Order: sequence, then structure tokens, then C-alpha cells
Amino acid sequence: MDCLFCKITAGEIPCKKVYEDDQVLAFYDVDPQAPVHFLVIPKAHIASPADITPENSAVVAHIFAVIARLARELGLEKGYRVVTNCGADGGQSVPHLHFHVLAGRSLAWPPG
Ligand code: DGP
Repeated sequence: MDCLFCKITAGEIPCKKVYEDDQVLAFYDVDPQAPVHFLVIPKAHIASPADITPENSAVVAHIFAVIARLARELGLEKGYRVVTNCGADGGQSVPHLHFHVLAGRSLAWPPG
């Protein structure tokens, strides 16, 4: 499959890894939007949030548990934001499910 994040998962494209286990990979975003900005992705290909189903959704709960653990380990006690973009209007540019974790500055709400 010609998927950028599948290639990162496979080690074919390098990344600055934050965390990895058998189900997920976390790595720093190449275009950071905050002092701390990493992505957490399922290793199994899911194209977007619109493709989450009862059969594949367990990994999403795992991702949020991983994010909570990484936030503790990285000292993000002042808070952080988790964002997943879906489709063209949602601003999704890479068609492999990913959760942005942004921290290290006060984040505006609502987003533009
Ligand atoms: P989104 O626009 O929500 O689909 O976010 C995709 C993010 O992926 C974007 O913030 C930039 C990041 N990104 C794209 N290509 C690469 C890459 O090759 N390596 C890394 N580390 N991040 C990438």
C-alpha cells in the first residue's frame, strides 16, 4: 500500500520516535504547530476517523491510554490538545488515522 504512515511504521521512512508497541507508533510531527507536537497512529492501516468501526476501534482506546501515559512522562501537566482531522474539510492531509498531540503553549479555541 502506498501510504506514508504505513511506510513510517515499516521503518522505510525515518521518524523521530516517541513511543512504540505492538499496536501503535508515536513520533514527532515534521511540521510542528506547538513546542510539543507528536502524532500517535495505529500500526494497522485505518484511512481516517470515518473508517473507525466496532471491529477496529479498540486501538483508539489504546491510543488515548498511550497519550495519557506519554503526557505524564513528557511532563505535560499544564495540559495538551488531541486532534484528529477527517477528510478534506477537516484538514486531513495524510490518509492514515493519526492523533495530533499538541502542548507547550496556550492553544486557542475555537480553532480557525
Ligand atoms: P493532517 O493534516 O491532520 O493529515 O496531519 C498530517 C501531519 O503529518 C502534518 O502535521 C505533517 C505530518 N507529516 C507529514 N509527513 C510527515 C513525515 O514524513 N514525517 C513526519 N514525522 N510527519 C509528517
